[in-house]
Amino acid sequence: MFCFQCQQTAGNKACVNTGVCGKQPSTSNLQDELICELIRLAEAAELTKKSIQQKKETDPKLLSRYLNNRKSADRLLIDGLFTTLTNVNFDDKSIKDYINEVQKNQKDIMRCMPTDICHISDIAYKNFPTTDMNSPTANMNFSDTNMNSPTTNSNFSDTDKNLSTANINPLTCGLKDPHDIPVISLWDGTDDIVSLRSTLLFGLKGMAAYAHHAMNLGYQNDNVTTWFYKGLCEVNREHSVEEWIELIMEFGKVNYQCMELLDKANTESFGTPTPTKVHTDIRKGPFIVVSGHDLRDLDLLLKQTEGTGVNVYTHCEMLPAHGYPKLAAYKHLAGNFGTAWQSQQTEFDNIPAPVLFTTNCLMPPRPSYEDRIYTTSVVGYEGMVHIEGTKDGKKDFTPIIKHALKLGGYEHDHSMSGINGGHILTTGFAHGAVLSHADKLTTAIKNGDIKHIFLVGGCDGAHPGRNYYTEFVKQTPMDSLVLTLACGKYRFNDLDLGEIDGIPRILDMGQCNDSYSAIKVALALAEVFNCDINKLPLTLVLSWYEQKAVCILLTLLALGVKNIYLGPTLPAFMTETVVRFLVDTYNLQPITAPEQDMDAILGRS
Ligand code: FS2
Ligand code: SF4
Repeated sequence: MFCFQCQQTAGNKACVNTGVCGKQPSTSNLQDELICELIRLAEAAELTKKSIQQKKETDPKLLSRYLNNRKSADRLLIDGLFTTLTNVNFDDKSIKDYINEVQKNQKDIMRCMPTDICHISDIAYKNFPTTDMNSPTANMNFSDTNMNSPTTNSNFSDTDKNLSTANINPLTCGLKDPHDIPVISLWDGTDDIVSLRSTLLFGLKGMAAYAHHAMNLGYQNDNVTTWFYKGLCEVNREHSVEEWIELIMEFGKVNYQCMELLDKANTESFGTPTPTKVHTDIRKGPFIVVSGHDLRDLDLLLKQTEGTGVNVYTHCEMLPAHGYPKLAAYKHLAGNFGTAWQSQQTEFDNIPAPVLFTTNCLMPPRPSYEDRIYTTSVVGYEGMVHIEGTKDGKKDFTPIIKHALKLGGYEHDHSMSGINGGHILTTGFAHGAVLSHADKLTTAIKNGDIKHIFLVGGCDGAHPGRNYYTEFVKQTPMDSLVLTLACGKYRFNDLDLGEIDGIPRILDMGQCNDSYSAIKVALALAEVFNCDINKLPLTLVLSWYEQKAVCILLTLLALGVKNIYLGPTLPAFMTETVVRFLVDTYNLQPITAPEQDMDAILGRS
């Protein structure tokens, strides 16, 4: 296996024997195989589209068949990419089944290709410019799809791509087998090229998570969906460093549209988030804990538990759900359980309730609670009960509801002090709520009551250096605001930082999926103050863990946001060249020590 997509990768280099996250080599290799098949699907769809467009007279039946298959491909690309995100799916069987589904869709799509036109040479020429593709003696064989062999190691700099053995004749027309489409080996090439290719691929995985949630609520944006095809095809091409950077920045802008789409989907479906107080203790009686990010799944579960006597508690990234009026209206959405994802193995240990994972972040369950874990959607773990949705999105949560009733919950109201309980958390400060007080906020900034705004947020994790974020927030001056989002907030969201003129000093803007809110507020302030976003008294201090953080970072950079502090470590998949580019162009700063960074930000050093 070879995997270096997340912050906890082994030795900050790569996981090559087994994943620090618990991912086994077989799963890792299957995930790479799935990515290659998704690339092939994107290529097949684009080739077929091009072929259909080139026909003078389009066969309407063929076109309609193609469009139907492409619709299925949209879902397969988005969910397939999300399946490979960190801490989502550890179940080999479900990944194999998914690969089969993708391969079937590739064939169905290519059957829509007019028989007399084929553009397979487009890929062959772009990928292998030095090979004489016209030569009938070219002897290349890409039918062995597992280019990412388990023997691939982290030393990818001198790996030979061995492309000169591909077997493509561009003059051949009417090819119908997707396996004639060459797919690049993901980890081969110079360090810098692998780094840039991986940056785009990991960004696509993150964007797929957002597109997945929006799609679940019936929202799609053509530009975003099309870019999954484009992005995967570009991952399959060779580019110069400059071309890769250009592509990555283009991606960052498209991801902004995807974040906007998800914001629209969530707010139109569940209302504009409003500041909401959330209990952290557990009421007596049966209950279910819901983790992950999918608001539609939560809504379905709340509907199905209504009147059953089962209470529902959010966990980790589901906490901001309480801010949405239509979700908060459910009386049995009773509070929030526990803290961030990396503490689940201790926090789930003894609770008399089942837990539903709607998305990341799932850790390998311990025997003491593995019979109480349920997965749904793209999440998978061998041996856990999986609640499958029907094609039209219906889900039956009866098994987990029955389980909750059987376990019965606590006999008395239960204090969770010890794991973040015993107090009230406040969430719901998304852009709608913050900007409804824009006048108050700008006045406070103008008259000096608020001298600085910090956005301290991002993913949490087990890395010891993550205490930085708690210490940093503790050191923020009394005349500053702290905006936060994502699960990194659990490092400090129970701190009482007081208020400035009635505005709480710490404002929870939502999930990592709600980073759009922070950008929107920053852009609105820049407009009010008629200045560049980088001239605002605003500093972003971000923690990253998985690939959603990658796509958010790329969006911020693409929007021209500079001086971002990033930690706890820089991504292992970014080479020195890439980091130097980010530092030189965007003044990206690796975090150092809280006092040192605070002094630098506030100009005290
Ligand atoms: Fe946190 Fe985990 Fe939100 Fe990330 S719950 S680190 O993958 O998604 O942020
Ligand atoms: Fe390692 Fe992270 Fe990959 Fe898991 S997702 S195998 S921890 S790099």
